[in-house]
Amino acid sequence: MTDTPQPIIDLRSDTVTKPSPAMRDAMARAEVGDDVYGEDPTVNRLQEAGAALVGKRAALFVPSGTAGNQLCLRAHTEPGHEVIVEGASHIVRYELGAAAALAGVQLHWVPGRRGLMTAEQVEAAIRPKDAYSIQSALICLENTHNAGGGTVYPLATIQAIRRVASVHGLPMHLDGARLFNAVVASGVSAADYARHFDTVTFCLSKGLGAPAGSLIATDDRLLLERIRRFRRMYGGAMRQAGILAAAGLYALEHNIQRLADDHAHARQLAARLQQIPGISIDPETVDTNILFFDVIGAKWSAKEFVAALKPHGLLLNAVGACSCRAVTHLDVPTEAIEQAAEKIARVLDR
Ligand code: TLP
Repeated sequence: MTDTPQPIIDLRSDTVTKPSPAMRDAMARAEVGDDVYGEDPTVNRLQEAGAALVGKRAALFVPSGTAGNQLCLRAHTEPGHEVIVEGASHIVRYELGAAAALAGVQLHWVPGRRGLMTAEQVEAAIRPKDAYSIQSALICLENTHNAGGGTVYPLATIQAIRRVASVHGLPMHLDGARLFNAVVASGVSAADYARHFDTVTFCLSKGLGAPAGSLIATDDRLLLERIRRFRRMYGGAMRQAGILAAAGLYALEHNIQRLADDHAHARQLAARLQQIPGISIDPETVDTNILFFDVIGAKWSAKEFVAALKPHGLLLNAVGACSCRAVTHLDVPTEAIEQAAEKIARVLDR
């Protein structure tokens, strides 16, 4: 007798989601045109819908979250400027040094608590305006904060940072790759978060389930034209991109509220993992769809543990010597959470 093969449970990231049949249908039916001429009606509709959703005047479709962040960094700064950013943020850790390589800026890392900076820390990081100091030019926040554990920024903290930014005349950029996770978890609207930022990026391709694409939203049309020029320069202008934009529109229409399920699944997984000997996790730290836990005891490194789980059909990311990351998303149904916990318990028990 052969075992029926179990479906793979992929908790490496919410980037692994695949377009659903209904999303593919919307993509297949998309009206398209050449977006470099501004003639793709579906891209135009997506940009309008995305801007409205975050309460901004205009938005621009870009291929990825990294493109969104880097285009904004480039457009807000000049080479030789400094950007204030939390030390474990995606811009610092996971964009391959693009801020230095492409924008020519220096990053001033502020050590946050679970990825969150305070207004006092940001103020202390602003350079004096004198003959020797590098010029502070931009403040970047990440909400939710990925490496902080899917952390949601309290609105009051953002408001306090904005007050500091305004006193010093500095613009603010939000890496809102998972902005809608923050919206659904906190009940704060996207527009209420976004109003404190000059530029906001958010991804259609993570928890929202589109195959690719992000939006940059802003009230400043001149700045958006500058970003559009850099998008072309960086090779990120696409032509009949309406096929992708249709997936983005579908994602905005259907996949925001359901992020609450992913958050419930993450909490459920954390509660189960807490019961497993050999795992250390604080379920209190699970705000949204990302959870970190440690494999304790001398037996496994996180890398070995993740490799041992793979043949059991469970995929996780090792992110430190003994730390693993699990991310819930729309391709992970409720029953997979208990199955994932069982696989972890079984491998640790071996
Ligand atoms: N995050 C990915 C990896 O790159 C680490 C993941 O699996 O979580 N901002 C934030 C906060 C992100 O988490 C990511 C992707 C991005 C930007 C970049 O988005 P993409 O991958 O579309 O360039």
